[in-house]
Amino acid sequence: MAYETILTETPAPGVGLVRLNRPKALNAINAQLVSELFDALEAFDRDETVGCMVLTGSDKAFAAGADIKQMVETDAVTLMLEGDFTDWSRIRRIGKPIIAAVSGWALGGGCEMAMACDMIVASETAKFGQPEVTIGIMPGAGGTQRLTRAVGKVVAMEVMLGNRNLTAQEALAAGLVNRVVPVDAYAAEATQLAAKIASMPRVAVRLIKDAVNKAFEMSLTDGLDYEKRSFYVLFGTEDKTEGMTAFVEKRPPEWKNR
Ligand code: CO8
Repeated sequence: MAYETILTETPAPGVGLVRLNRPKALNAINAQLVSELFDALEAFDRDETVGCMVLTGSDKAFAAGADIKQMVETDAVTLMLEGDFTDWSRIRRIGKPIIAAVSGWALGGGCEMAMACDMIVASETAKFGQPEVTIGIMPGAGGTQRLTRAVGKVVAMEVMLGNRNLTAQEALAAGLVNRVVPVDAYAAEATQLAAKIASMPRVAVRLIKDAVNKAFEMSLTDGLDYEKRSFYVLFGTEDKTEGMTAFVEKRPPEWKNR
């Protein structure tokens, strides 16, 4: 499929990579990019050769936010009816893990896009911010919720109300990112992590991702019950038998992903 705003590749076995590719606009997110991005992620989600995805931008910008030049013409009713900038619910239906590989600017919708992924590998130059207030709006794709859950209320308030960007090291200390590596290494690091996850049994990976995400939406009691049911489901898989048999026989497992 020919995309105009993104590039796709499979840089390692089991890894599907999507690169945001609007360099002149610092990967600003317009309606076409949203549509192409989710088409590509959903295609990798269906692809049996892919076990984990990486979402990245350029060294200079992961994404500098929603496209202000497009939004300046948009009114409330159009946004509501067309939902083009905010159709982020599609990302929640992706079953395979997604790792954001972030370098440079991750602002507004760009920061929200990284946070909607399951893990974040950052380069030393990464800057995370939600500057929407400076253009008279507010985060609209999860910033108030996901950033607050990740870094806590007072830091989130300062980022969103005071237009204070977090450096990569601050993001690491706050628990927003998994690790910080030099700018020439972040994409490879994310790909390596994705390849490792892709080598794990896929049904277990899918249920673990799902259960961890439920921790943000359920009470502890409901979450523990949910986890237990998923745990039981895995005892019905071929990979459970293979994984435990391989352990007992002291050999590497051969996953069927069934
Ligand atoms: N939208 C459109 N164009 C952009 C954007 C953007 N968000 N960011 C940068 N660009 C363009 C610039 O206009 C410029 O283009 P041109 O050369 O044609 O004028 C080009 O990218 C390079 O940008 P700069 O010259 O400004 O580069 P600098 O290195 O001087 O500055 C900054 C980099 C600090 C990142 C600066 O570009 C900036 O402040 N950008 C805007 C950041 C921002 O406010 N982001 C939040 C946008 S609102 C939002 O994301 C709401 C999300 C709502 C949910 C929907 C999700 C999709």
